[in-house]
Amino acid sequence: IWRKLSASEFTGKEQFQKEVVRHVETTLARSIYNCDDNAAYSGTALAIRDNLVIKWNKTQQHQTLQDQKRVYYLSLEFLMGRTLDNAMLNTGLKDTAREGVSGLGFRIEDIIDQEHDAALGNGGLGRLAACFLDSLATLNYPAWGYGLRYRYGIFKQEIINGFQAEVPDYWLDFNPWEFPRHDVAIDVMFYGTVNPGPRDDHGNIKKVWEGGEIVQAIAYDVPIPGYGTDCTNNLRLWSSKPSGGEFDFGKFNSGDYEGSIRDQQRAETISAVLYPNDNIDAGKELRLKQQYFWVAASLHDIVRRFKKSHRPWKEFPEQVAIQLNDTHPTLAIVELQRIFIDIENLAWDEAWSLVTRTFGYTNHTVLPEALEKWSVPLVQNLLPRHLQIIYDINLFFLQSVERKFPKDRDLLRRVSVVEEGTPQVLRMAYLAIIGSHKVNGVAELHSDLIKATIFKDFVDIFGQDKFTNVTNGITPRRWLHQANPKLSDLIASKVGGYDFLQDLTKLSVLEKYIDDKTFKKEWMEIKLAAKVKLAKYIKDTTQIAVNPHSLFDIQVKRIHEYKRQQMNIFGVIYRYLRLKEMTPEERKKQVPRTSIFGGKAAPGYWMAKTIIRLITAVGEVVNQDEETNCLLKVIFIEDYNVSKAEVIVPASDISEHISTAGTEASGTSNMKFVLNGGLIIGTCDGANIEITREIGEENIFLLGNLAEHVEDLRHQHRFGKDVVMDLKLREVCDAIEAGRFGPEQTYSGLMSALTTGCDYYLVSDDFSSYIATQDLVDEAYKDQDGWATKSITSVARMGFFSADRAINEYADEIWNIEPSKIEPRS
Ligand code: 26Y
Repeated sequence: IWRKLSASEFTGKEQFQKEVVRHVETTLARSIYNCDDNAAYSGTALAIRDNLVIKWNKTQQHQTLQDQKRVYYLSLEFLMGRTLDNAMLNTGLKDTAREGVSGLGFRIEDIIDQEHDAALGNGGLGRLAACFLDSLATLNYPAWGYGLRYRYGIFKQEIINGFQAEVPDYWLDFNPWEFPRHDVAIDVMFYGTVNPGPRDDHGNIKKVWEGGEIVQAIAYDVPIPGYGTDCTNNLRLWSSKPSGGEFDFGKFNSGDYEGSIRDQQRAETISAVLYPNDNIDAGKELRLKQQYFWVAASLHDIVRRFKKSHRPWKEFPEQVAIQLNDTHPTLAIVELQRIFIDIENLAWDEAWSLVTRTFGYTNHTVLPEALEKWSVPLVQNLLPRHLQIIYDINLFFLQSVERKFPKDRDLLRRVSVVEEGTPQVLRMAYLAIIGSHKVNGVAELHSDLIKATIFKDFVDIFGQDKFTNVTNGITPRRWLHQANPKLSDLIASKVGGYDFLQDLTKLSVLEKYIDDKTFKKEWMEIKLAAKVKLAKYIKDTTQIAVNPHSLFDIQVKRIHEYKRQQMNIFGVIYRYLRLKEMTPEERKKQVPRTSIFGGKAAPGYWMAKTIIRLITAVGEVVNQDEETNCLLKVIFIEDYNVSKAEVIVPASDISEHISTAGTEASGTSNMKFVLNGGLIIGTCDGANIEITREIGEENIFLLGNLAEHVEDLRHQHRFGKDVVMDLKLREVCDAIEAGRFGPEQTYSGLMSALTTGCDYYLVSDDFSSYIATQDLVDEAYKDQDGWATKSITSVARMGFFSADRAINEYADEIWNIEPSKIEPRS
C-alpha cells in the first residue's frame, strides 16, 4: 500500500499550477488573492522541489542498494548561488514552469529574481565546489558534499561614500532547498584531557580522550540535481547546537537564567558565520573549532555508513574516497586515524595505510600567507588527542625520511609538520600531503609550481607520481545555458541540439560556421543584448548611464593585491589622462570604453579596501567629465555575487585576468567569460595559459612578465632604493598624488607599496606592457568582424574547460570511482 500511495512527479502545466497553488494556500498559508512575486516564488520553488525530492530519494535508495564506492567532497565553502532556475533547467521543467506561472499572471524571470543567493563561500574555491557538485550529479557519480550550514554567508557589500561597508547576510528566512535531519545528530567533543585507559588487543595502554565540552552537529540536506539525469546527489551541511549537557542547571537554579543560556549560544556560534577571508590565514580559534566540528561530524557519518555494509575495515578505501578542498579539512586525516586506532582498535600501521589510501588533497594556492598554520598551544588545548596523533604521524614520517635521506637534518627540519618558533605551529599542507595518496594543483602551471617550490622536498620524498594536475573547469549548465539562454539556443541550433551541455567538446562544430554572415550577426546581437541588460542593471542601481555600444571591459573577482585591480584602475587613469590631452578630432577616433569592476575585500584587508576607494573615486571624476565621459565610464558594481555574475559574465567584450604571473592558481571566471564569447586580457598565469593553448594565441591578449622571471624582478626592486618607475605609471601616480581623485592621503599606503615598498606584485614591471596590450584591444575592437571571429572561435575551442572533464579526471586518477546510472521510473 505504501508503494501504491508513494508520491509521483507532476508533469504537465496544469498539474504544476495546481501544485503551486496548493503550496501557496496550504504550505505557506497564504491567500491566493494576495499572492505577490515572492509568494509565487515560494510556491514555484516548493512545487519544483517536490519533483526534485522524488528523484533524490530514488537516487539515495539506488546508491545504498548498489553499495559502490562513493566520493565525499569536503569543503568549508559551497558558493551555490540561486537554486530554482538551475533546478528547473536540470530537471527539464523550465518550460512547463514558465507557461504555468504565466498562466497564473507571473513572469518566470521575476520569480527567479526573488531568490536569495546561497553565498556560503568566498570566491573561486567555493564556486569550484558548487560546479563540481553539478558535474558529479550530471555524470551520475555517487557523491556527497559535506560542509557547514552557516547562518551568515559572505557579507553583503555596500559602498558608502565610495568605501566598502559590510552588512551581515542572514539568508535562512525561507530556504526551501534544505531539509533538516534532526535524527542525524552527532556529538562532537572539544577540549578535555587524554588519560590512560585499559590495555588494547595489542597489549598497549589505550589513550582515552574525555571530559570535554560536547556540541551537537545536526544534518541539513540539500538535493543536488544533475542535468538530464535523475541522479540527484546530496550535500550535507552541519549546523551546531548545544547538546543536552550544555545547559547549566546550577546557574539556572541560582537564578542566573541568562548565564545558563550563554553556553548554549556558544555552541551555536560554531556554525554561525563564514570567515570572509580569501587567500589569507588568520589562525582564529573559532575557525579551528569550525573545522573540527565539521570534519568530526562528517567522518562519523561516513564511517557509520561504511559500517552498515558489514565489510571488513580493509575495504574502507575501496568504498570511500575523500577529497580535501584545500587544507581546511586536513584534521579529517587525523580524525580518521583516531577513529581507527582509539575507537575501532586497529593497529597503527593498518589504520594509517587505510587513511592514506582514502584521502586526496587539492591545493589552491602558492601564496605563503594563505597556507594554514595552527598554533600548537591552540591545538593542544582544543584537541589534545589529535595533537598526540599528529606528533606520531610526524614522527613516523620523519623516521621514513631519515631512512631515505640519512643525516640530512635540514631536510627533516624543512618537511616537519611542526615548524619551530614561538609558538610552534602545525603546517597543515604538509600534514595533508603526508596523509593523502594524491596531491593535485588546479592548473598546469600551478601544479608545476607547487612541485618546484613549496612542496619540492615532498616530491623528492614521495616521488613524482603522488603529485598531479587537474585543471579546473566550470559547469556549462549554469555558466552558459542558465546565464546566457539565447547564446545556448543559438549554439544548439548549429551543433545539433543541447548535447553539448553534457559533452562540451561538441562546441567545436561551431568552427564550421565561422564564415556564416547571419550566424555571426546573430552572435553579436546576443552579445549586445547581454550588454544592454547589464547597462540597464547599472542604470537601475547606480543611476549612471553607460553606452552598450562601448567596449565593456570587466574585472570582477575578490579584491586582492595579487589579482592587481590596482593595475587596471591605474590603466583607466592613464587612459583618462590621454583623453584629456586629445583634441576633439583625435577623440573621435577613440573606442569608447566602459570599465566595470566588482568584488569584495576581506573586511580586515586594508589595502584591498583602498583599491576599492580608488576605483570609486576615479568613477566619480571620470563619469562626470563632460569632455570625456562619452568615451570612458568607470563603474563599481556593489556586492558582486554568483547571481550578479550570471548577468555580468555574458556582457563582457573583454575581461581582465591580470594577476602577477605565478600567483593565481587557476582562475575560473576566465573560463566563464570566454565560454560566453568574451575575450581575455591577461597574464601568463593559472588557467590563462591552457586557455591560450586551446583557443590559440591570436584569440587572447597576453601581457606582462613570465612566472619564471618574477623572483629576479622582485630582487631587483628590493636592492634598489626606489622602484624604477615606468614614465606612464609615474604620470598616473602624480595624478593621484596631486589629489585629482580626492585627498592623496587616502592612497598613501597604495602609493608607497608601489614606490618605496618593493612593489611585490610587479605593477611597475608590467604596466607598460599592460597599456600597450590595451591599445591592441582597442585596435582589434574596431574590426567588429574580426572580433566576432575571435569570439566564436574561442567558444568553439572551450570544450576542455567543462567541470565534467575535471570530474572525470578526479574519478579516474584519484578516486577510482565509477558512475552509476539511475533508471527513470517505470
Ligand atoms: C586559510 C583560509 C582563510 C582560506 C580561505 C579561503 C584560504 C584560501 C581561501 C580561498 C582560496 C581560493 O578561493 N582560491 C582560488 O581557488 C580557485 C579554485 O581552484 C582558483 O581558481 C583560484 O586561482 C584560487 O585563488
